[in-house]
Amino acid sequence: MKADLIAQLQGLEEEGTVAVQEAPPESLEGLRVELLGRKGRLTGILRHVVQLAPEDRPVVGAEANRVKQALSELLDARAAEAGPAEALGPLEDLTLPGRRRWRGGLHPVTQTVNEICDIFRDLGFSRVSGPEAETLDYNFTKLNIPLDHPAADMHDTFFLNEGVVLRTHTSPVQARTMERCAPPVRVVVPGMCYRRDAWDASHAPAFEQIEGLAVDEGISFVDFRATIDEFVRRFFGPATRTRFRPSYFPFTEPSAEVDVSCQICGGSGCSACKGTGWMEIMGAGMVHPKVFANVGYDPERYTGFAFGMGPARITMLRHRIPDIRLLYENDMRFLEQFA
Ligand code: 2NL
Repeated sequence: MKADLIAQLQGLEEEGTVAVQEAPPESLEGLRVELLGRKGRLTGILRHVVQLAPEDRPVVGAEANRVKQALSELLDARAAEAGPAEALGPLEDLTLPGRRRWRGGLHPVTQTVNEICDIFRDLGFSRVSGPEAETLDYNFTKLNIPLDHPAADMHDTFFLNEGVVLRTHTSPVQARTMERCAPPVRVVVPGMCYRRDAWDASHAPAFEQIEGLAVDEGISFVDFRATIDEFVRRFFGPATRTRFRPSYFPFTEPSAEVDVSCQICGGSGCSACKGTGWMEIMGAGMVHPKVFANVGYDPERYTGFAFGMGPARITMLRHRIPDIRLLYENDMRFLEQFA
């Protein structure tokens, strides 16, 4: 065993000496690592020293040191004669910019929320927020949703305490804003909302919403259409068309659902729009007079429009994301694509 290791060390010395002498200058560093490095051949041989009788270990150790010293000096000598440039190997281009550090980025839904709010800011709307825990009064009653309405059902709403819920939409913030400020009011309200829905490809129990509200004397359905059309063209592009379909919400009258021409096929019909050429982006309408009365606005004097949309849904439409859960599981491989 001892003689065998010494023979191996001497073999390494002979072989290494020839290799170092014949190596082109740029491969000297690589050769040093291969022969003497931490995972190199000398280390490989020395791994067996532990199997030797204790009195043999210093003998083999000394031989190993001698071989290491000899090869190391030879490598130094070759490197010195090659000159510093070659000994370093091919030089990096020091003028190249450094690799950029990952600094994080905004979540794709946050990007959508910010873009929507920026467009409405240019149209004169301020961005406001309010509490996520709300009273039944603000979440339902003031918005003309009676507590026996299906939307107010225990089964769809997270209750916190008697009379206190997680808001199911951001509308209570508009109600609070109207109580606080006299018209004219123009606000957009982004925020998280909560419903007792099971997760599936298009539903999340906690989701973002953006609602908007404009109230003044003389606001008409034409102002409503023109504002939504302008938003749609700025957000989805100037060639996008809109369609207003009649709908129903307790807090608006008349109510509409707003469709945009399909972002994938342009309106000719495809699988993304299920052949209709249209995609639904929001619910909206003229504010119900009862809502005005409930927040202390004179319904004879003031009119206004309101709308609500789901930025996660809109993010899915614009990026063709097939399942809403992708937006909430925080897999970096997914999120990095939007940074
Ligand atoms: C939808 C529908 C909508 C509103 C939200 C609203 C708020 C007040 C008064 C009147 Cl304070 N209306 N908000 C109006 C119509 C529709 O959202 O489908 N959202 C995703």
